[in-house]
Amino acid sequence: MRIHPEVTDALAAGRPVVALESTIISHGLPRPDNLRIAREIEGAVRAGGAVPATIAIVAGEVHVGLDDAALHRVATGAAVKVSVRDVAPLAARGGDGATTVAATAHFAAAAGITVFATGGLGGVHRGARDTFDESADLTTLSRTPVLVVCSGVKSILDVGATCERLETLGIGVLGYRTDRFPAFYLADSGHPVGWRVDSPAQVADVLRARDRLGTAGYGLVLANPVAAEAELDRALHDRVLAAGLTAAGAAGVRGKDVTPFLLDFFHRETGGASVAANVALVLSNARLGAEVAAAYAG
Ligand code: PSU
Ligand code: MN
Repeated sequence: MRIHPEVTDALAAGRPVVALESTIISHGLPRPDNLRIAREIEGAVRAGGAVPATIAIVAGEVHVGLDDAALHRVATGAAVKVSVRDVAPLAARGGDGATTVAATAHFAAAAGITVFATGGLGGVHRGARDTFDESADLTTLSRTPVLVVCSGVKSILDVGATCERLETLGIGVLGYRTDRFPAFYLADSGHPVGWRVDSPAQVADVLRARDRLGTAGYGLVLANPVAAEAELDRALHDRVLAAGLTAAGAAGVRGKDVTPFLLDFFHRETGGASVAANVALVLSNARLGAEVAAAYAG
């Protein structure tokens, strides 16, 4: 792993650091705006008082913290989507890879970074009872000691089944100023959250208790709902989702291509409204992640 000097210095001094994933840059947001948004996400972490550490694989090497040339390459080049199982083969052939939540969490923990911010977690896909399509984000978080700040899981998933799997896998879920589990574009998935927190200090208290009590091996999710003014209209959301699932089925989209396909479908069919929601929520998560990292470090 190549850890950026700014990140190394911050970690050595006990200053707050927030890990960021790169699949959202390469596959989750439309080009060419994705590069500018990636920089804004890093800016939101800095504004919240922490050092950003975007994680990606560049020419076969894992980078924790990207310089501008590397960020540019991930946003505009041909980086492939890499989950944990893809890391070794991709690195061995010297390729460029954009890390998912699972792969990012793995390297964040390996680098000693606890707080990680993103848009939405992967989860159990609709129809998983037949396809077995469940994101490796969940199983990886069951054994990786990070706190993922996200806006719940994408509404394209089976949210209820995902909540059940989070429970089974021992992954704690904290609702940030909410009692409802968020669904990415929507603030309320219709499912409850068991534990509510109302400040970064309260989240830091949970992290310290976890460290004391030996449950730190498991990941935690801090579920931060999209702001009301950025939320997607529910009727539009339901209509586009139904059409997107039909289109994915008709096009034979499977496996790791499903999530990027549906996000792109939303971006096109909502006339940019889904991108606006996506950007608003990820910036909010980056900012909150920084505040939590600062409270935990302090
Ligand atoms: N959230 C976003 N945009 C994304 C993703 C999440 O706002 O592009 C990505 C994340 O990298 C997540 C991945 O880990 O989608 C899940 O993909 P899959 O369902 O194939 O595991
Ligand atoms: Mn999958």
